[in-house]
Amino acid sequence: MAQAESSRPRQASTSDDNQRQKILVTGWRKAGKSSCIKTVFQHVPVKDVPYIGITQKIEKINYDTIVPIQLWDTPSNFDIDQLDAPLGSFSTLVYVMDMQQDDSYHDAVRQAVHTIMRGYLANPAMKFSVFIHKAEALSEDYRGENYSEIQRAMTEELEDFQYSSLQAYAPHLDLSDSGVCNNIFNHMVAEIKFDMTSVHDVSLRDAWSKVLQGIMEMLPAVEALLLNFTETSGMDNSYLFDIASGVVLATDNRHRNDATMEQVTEYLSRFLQFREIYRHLAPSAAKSSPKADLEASDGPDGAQPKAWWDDEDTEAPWMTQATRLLPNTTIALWQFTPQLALVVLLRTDTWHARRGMIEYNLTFLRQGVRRILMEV
Ligand SMILES: Nc1nc2c(ncn2[C@@H]2O[C@H](COP(=O)(O)OP(=O)(O)OP(=O)(O)O)[C@@H](O)[C@H]2O)c(=O)[nH]1
Ligand SMILES: [Mg+2]
Repeated sequence: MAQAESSRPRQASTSDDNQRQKILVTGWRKAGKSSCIKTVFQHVPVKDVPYIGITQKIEKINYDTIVPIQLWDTPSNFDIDQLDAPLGSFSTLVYVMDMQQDDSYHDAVRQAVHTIMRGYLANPAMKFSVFIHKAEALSEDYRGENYSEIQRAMTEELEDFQYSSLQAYAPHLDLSDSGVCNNIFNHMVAEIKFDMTSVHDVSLRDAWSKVLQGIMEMLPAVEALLLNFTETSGMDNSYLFDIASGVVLATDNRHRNDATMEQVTEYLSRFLQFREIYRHLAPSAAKSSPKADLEASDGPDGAQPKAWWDDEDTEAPWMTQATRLLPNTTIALWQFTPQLALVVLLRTDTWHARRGMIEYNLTFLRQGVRRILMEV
């Protein structure tokens, strides 16, 4: 954050590809690479997934959220040496594997390790995620078994990997030295993150949530703000969501559990179906493409594009909603920025007794998040 060149937020520079965090999505043929991207970041309904079609060439998808990203959807036969950007410029590599494909997963594991190793040698800070996809298609027992088996196979493959075969890509390392290879092996085992995913449930958004959190330099600062807000307002949990994708960008990290997370994500996606109703509120509240806001306001002659807050009316109301889920559980939502919404879970009696104070504290949280965005 400290090395920002100016006080202009990175979000304002969305027209500049170099400002985006690049995420390379690759994997075996028909593993579900395009489905993983399109259902979350391009509003493709799950029912249309079977019709996505074969990816013939690399497709770059720009997406603006707390950090502007560029997802690269790759065809199955793509050659890592033919990327039109240096491999080291990617901050994250997501490898998608089809959990159902018992017959080919050894080949996929071999390819995954090779690709990941190339990524590591090009950029030792690169983050690696393996989506073990189509999980819902298998029974629960079989699913767990395959998931562990694929992770075990990955570790074995990393152990047996001929590191010296990649010496040409590592001029500063001696890959014939077993100590060096051991260090790389230990690093990879610790750094490669696995997630079971499916387009049919929230697991896919959860996996993307970890990927996005991995590239958010400001994550600890946002988490600290959320924790402070949640504690001082007497609430159970709070989540900062990217509205258009439904991906959680940060939480207060207390009593985190998957069932609650699932409930909150489900609530958000259902609630957002009514987003149009709120279109008369803050200017961009009802829009699904925050990028359009930024691009529409690009300054002339390459001048800095305007960010949404340049013309913000701080008094204008944003989208907000509260629902009693259980007799003593209430869920409340406030839109924060054109892209972000805060969702909190709290006891219904707390909501009734302290609503005024919560909304008062919220203005500070909102200012805090805004300040962080402006500094990045
Ligand atoms: N059961 C199940 N099927 C899925 C899921 N995601 C994708 N599929 C199916 O997997 C097939 C391939 O999906 P794509 O997203 O096109 O896969 P891809 O890796 O982009 O494929 P190529 O671009 O051809 O390499 C399609 O028939 C989808 O219907 C999932 O979560 N569960
Ligand atoms: Mg594809």
